[in-house]
Amino acid sequence: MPFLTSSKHTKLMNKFKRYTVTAALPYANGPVHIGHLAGCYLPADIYVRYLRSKGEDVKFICGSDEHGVPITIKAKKEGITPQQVVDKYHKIMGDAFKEFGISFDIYSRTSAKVHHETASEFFKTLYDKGVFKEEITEQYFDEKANQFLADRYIVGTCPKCGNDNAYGDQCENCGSTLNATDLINPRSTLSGEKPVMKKTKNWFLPLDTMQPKIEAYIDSHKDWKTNVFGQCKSWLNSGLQPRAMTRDLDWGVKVPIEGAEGKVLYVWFDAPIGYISATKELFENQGKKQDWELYWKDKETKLVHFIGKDNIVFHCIIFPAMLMAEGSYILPENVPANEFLNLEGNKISTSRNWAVWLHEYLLEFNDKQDALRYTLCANAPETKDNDFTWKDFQAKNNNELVAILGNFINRTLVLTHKYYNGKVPVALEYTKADILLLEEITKFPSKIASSIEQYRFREALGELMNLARLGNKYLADSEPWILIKTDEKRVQTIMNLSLQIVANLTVLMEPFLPFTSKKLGAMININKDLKWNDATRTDLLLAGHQINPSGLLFEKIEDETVDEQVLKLKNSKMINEAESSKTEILLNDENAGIPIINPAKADISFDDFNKMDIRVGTILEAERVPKTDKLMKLLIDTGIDQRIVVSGIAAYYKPEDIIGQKVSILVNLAPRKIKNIESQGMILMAENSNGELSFVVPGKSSVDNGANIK
Ligand code: B3M
Ligand code: ZN
Repeated sequence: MPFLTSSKHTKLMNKFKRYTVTAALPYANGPVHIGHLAGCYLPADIYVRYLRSKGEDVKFICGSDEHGVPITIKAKKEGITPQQVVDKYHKIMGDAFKEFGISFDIYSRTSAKVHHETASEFFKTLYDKGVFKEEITEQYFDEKANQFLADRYIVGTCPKCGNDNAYGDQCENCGSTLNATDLINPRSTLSGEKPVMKKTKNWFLPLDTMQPKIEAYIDSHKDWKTNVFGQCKSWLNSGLQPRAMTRDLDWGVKVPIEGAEGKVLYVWFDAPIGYISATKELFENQGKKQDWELYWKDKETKLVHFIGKDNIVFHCIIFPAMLMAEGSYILPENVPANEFLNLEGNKISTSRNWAVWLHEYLLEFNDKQDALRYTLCANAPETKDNDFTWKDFQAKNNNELVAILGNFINRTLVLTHKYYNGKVPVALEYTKADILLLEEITKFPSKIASSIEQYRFREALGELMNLARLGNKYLADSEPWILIKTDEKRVQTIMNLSLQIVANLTVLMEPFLPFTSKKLGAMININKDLKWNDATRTDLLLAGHQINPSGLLFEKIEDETVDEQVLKLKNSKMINEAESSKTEILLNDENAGIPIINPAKADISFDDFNKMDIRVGTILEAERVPKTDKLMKLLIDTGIDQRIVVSGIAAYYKPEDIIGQKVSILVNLAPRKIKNIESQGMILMAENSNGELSFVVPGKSSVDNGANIK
């Protein structure tokens, strides 16, 4: 029986006894999109699944960040309370992560009681130790809204790069952390007005006096990713400034000291403590209340924070400074931050709906979690910003998952069923090439491990695919389907060896493609929990072992499917363009975003409804009707004929953007003259309470013109 173990299996991780791995707490002000996934949740999940497979003791911690100005702004926009906002998105995000296989040990939230207590206590400890500088400073105040303006309540020109829309805490263009008072030409996002200065007392973390300690800490981590280390050095070089850890706001963790009424903790003070509170909650749930401390205070614990690049300063400088000041905690050992993922050439934006939303993907691509996990990992913005396109998603799925990985496994399993009724044949005699192949195979676990341990997940995934490529090449070179007629014995060895590769792939793919790994494990009938190092062996499937009926692991994704997604994006782009002209007004409108739903109209009979002849059509030509603001003259292919329709959509769409757009058209509306043009029908539009119009279109782009809508 062949039993080879890799001779030089690298042991990189002997220093630590256990791991605390965190992924940035997403703000509960919107759902999760692919940018979030590629930025930190997917790499963190791959890392953690790998550690578990190695048999390491690891806790994977996350939760919703439910404080901060983004939440209150969203609440105002939607006309609901901040608590309602966070309840809604906490659930959407938690469910979506779970369904996507992000395997948190706990997904908690910062509105939890344990968090308020932990954050308060932490602040109190620093306060009692005299860490904070208490200072009365002048802060911006919006007289109209009667509120101090911090963080995202204020925008202005970035003093570092000139970006006109920098926030009061950070410029998203150049990544600088700012204080609201640094902004040039500041304006309130509540009223749009120029704020005034007003005195207030706040508590500052003296990062300036802490700089030498922080610098020594950063310098002891030259192993960090260059983008992370570089950013830290550049902040240190420009000199750290004291930073207020309290805010004059009412949504958040109350400042737990006297004389601080009406103030809450700065969200970037409380949010990272959220990692600690979530760990407490996890162990409390398990009835081992005290054990959380091991994961935060024991020197043999490795603390790793996965984040996106806009969070680097908070995790590498401010949070470690807080932990140092407290004194009893370990510090982050690594902070692998990714750059940004763009979408079809543009920056992903929640407010402009330029995103692929995870919960929508999960609905529309049933059971295809691994196709997205694969694409996002293969394209991960590890060293520079990267672009996600639907065409590339399709290509990665069809040309790599289906054509390489799926193909190798499928051929192996189908032939095993065909020649041996699904029983693993015995390996009889190895050729020289077989022995070389066996040696190659055993190297993969350490190769992939080494990439993962250096946070190079793209490279790791590439190696996994190389193992499948090796298998494909072996089958293609040895041609068992031809040999079966002349050398049946040789085929037994070939198939045995191919099956071993399949088994090893099952183990090694688990961190990247957990759903496929599970399916495949069931197909080859391995029910014991195989660990990473088992894949250094080449005898996981013993001769005579019965495998189960097999099926395809991956499905091809058709053009039509990705075309629909591109169309969906095109639609939100058109709405955005029309919207951008209205943003100024919306900012000033206290009631902006509160939906007003019209009451239902009186009942009608089915016959009444049936009188309407509504069809699917396509816009062939479009032009504005001169001297009007709203009207557009459209030429529509209705499937029955081509006809002119005048429609009041000119405020929302540009003519050149809607050529080719599918529409729903009422074709038997009696012709009417509008501005001297005969309009022969009516395009159906959905109208929001703010008057915004959008096309009512069929769910599939393949629906033909002339199709009846009923
Ligand atoms: N919620 C920022 C963000 O989602 C913030 C991360 C907190 S991690 C402690 O980008
Ligand atoms: Zn800037």
